[in-house]
Amino acid sequence: MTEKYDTLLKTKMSKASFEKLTALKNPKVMEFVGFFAEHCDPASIYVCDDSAEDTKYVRDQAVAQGEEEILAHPEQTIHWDGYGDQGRDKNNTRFMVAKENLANMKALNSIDYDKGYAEILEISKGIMKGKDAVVQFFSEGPTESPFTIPCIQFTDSWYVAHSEFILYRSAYTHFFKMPDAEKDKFYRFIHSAGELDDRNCTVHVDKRRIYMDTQNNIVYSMNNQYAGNSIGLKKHAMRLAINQSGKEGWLCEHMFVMAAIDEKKKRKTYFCGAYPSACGKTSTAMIPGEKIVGDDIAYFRSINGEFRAVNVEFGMFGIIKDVNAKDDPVIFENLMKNQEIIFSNVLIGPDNKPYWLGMGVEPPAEGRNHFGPWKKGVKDAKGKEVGIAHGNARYTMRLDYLDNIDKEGFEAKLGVKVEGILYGGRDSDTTVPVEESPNWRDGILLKAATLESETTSATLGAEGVREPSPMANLDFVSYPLGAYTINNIKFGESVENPPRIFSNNYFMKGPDGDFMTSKLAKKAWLHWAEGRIHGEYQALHTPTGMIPLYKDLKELFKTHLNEDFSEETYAYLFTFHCTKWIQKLERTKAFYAKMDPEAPKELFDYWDEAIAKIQAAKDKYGDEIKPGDYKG
Ligand code: SPV
Ligand code: MN
Repeated sequence: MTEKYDTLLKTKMSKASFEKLTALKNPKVMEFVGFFAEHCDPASIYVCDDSAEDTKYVRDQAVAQGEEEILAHPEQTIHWDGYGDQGRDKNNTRFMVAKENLANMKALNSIDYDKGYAEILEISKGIMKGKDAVVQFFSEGPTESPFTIPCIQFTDSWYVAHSEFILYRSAYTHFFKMPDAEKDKFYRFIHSAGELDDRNCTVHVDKRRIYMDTQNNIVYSMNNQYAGNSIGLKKHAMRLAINQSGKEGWLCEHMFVMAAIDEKKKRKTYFCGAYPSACGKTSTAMIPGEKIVGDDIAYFRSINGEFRAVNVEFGMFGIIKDVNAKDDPVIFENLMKNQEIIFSNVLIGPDNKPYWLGMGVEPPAEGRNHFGPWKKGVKDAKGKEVGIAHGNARYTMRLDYLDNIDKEGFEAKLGVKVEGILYGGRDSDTTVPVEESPNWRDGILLKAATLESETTSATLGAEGVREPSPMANLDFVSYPLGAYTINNIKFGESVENPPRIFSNNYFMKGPDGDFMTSKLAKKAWLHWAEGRIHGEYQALHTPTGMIPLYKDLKELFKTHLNEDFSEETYAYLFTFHCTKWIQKLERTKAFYAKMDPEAPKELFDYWDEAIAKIQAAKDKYGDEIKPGDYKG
């Protein structure tokens, strides 16, 4: 059985690659690689181990094959995704589900298993012809730890392979050491960029498909390059992990992991945070003076009864728009250095340097970008003016380049003990900048499940539409939303001291439509939360939780930001808006009912009670309740 593909593989691999593969003594690995070697039919296959030579080889190939170009700083490269391949393709990302389960998966974008499988095999047949493919082994989370999920990636995109070496921990050795009983437990990703045009971008984006099989932990991704579509370890693995965690009672969340640092009190307090795209997630994880562990995906497990988290990744695939010396000094400084960075979909000027939106630097009037040769004023086929760079242009970079990395948390095989969780949405008129939930369940149902935002350029389609975004995780929740929400509640309630849950909203607007605080105000909100965890501040009650006292915020703004925070601003920002909150909860209910007709009644009962409580408050105190007026 295991020898089935040996002859074929030997014709497509060097002796060294073949030996690396067979040394793993893993029939399932051989079957996976063999099957797709035959089916996708690449000209050659290179097998990577964890060596520096292989990491270098992959980068060199990305350049040699033309998917990346070297920039003025020779350690930096540029990769372009096709003009129509600039974000995650939600429409063509589908779960393959057995016929009998299709009905209760209908809220997810799903497709009948047999139909999906036949379609993806048809699309992928011979798709790698004439191309060189690569096989890599990775780990989600640290290797050889209770969090580890081993993964194998087979791709014909050296840009994808290069990105993954930056973004994840190489785990050939981990595979090598796997005990026999574990040998079939890993995720499999097969990817092809498909035919490439003269700019090395995918030609057949109409045939772009990302089909997921959560039963067998395999994802098929065809005819794309944008990392959110192509990189198995990122959002595909996340969907598989969410499904697995739902069955096993742990959590995979779309969250950063960071440490809030109180220098004076010598305290380090770990927070995780979920914010929909463009709602302040990375900037919170990167608040100056704090420490970052990860910026996108966390696993939570109960370890000896403690709520512990790891960053699943090793690097960051960050939005570059608005990264500038003033707002994001640490990242900006790193992007300016001659070190390994892949820029994607930015403008490359005549000086062979990258430029992007909100860079705070005068861009050149011409260059090359995701559109091709670019000049100011150039229009695309639809007559739309092409900006200097795409709004979802990105940088791919190791996290340990950052001075503010929390090495201890980043390396910890048992993860870090999480004490606070932040859920941050984007709204201009309803939720306060920071509010604490009295307990875990309230936090999940009032803060996490009710998150809302506006669409951004990170997904294809219209921008600027207000959307529900429970746990900021909706795109990746791979089993029914109601069950996922219950699993969130149960997991937190199963550990002894679950983290405190706080909501954030950095986007409240004043009467004149301007934001009320500076971008760095998030530091004050964070340190209020940090202090609360350590029993330091009193709080005022609202119908949905607890908010800061003015005097504490005044002091926090002074200490951390040297800013004067006025009592008027405080009163405006922390006013409770009854009707708007009731509307928000009604939207949440309607959304859950739409997304998951089977969602348990207890969720709706909870929201109805919350609405009744707010209604009673409205009757007693009026629609707008100033901080301190509400007495519970
Ligand atoms: C996100 O959109 O949440 C990202 C980028 O982190 S992507 O890889 O496209 O998912
Ligand atoms: Mn993300």
